[in-house]
Amino acid sequence: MAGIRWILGSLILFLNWVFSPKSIVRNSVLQKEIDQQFSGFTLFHYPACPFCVKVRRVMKKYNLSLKLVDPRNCETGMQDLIKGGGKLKVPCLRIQNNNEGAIWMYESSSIISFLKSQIPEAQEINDAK
Ligand SMILES: N[C@@H](CCC(=O)N[C@@H](CS)C(=O)NCC(=O)O)C(=O)O
Repeated sequence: MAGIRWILGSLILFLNWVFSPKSIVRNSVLQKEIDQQFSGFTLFHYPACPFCVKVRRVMKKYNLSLKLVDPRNCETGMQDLIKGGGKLKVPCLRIQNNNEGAIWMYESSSIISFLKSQIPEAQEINDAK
């Protein structure tokens, strides 16, 4: 079972690498603003989890540099996720809001919708459809 999971995981990573989306390019001022806007965001993920790959592809496409934590490789990350989010499940997005604490968001499709709602270019692309 572990062998099959390893093969599938490697295949997912390989295909993701081959068909990696092109990143949008922003001018440096705008990119700095976006980096600042997302600086309080952390994505808890496993590298070869297909749901996490879906989220990371959106990050790549929209050039978003969120902090990534693999809870299997980081004991404090795992404790943070279980205590804060309530369960050891990935992907999970932690949105750190200094005034109100953190919001923990599970479900890849919810995370993707939320990320896109924060980026002007994603709305322009949706509007154009
Ligand atoms: N429907 C979820 C599925 C996420 C999921 O199944 N993640 C797996 C890793 S690939 C997991 O963390 N499983 C642990 C669990 O369900 O407790 C999504 O789209 O995010």
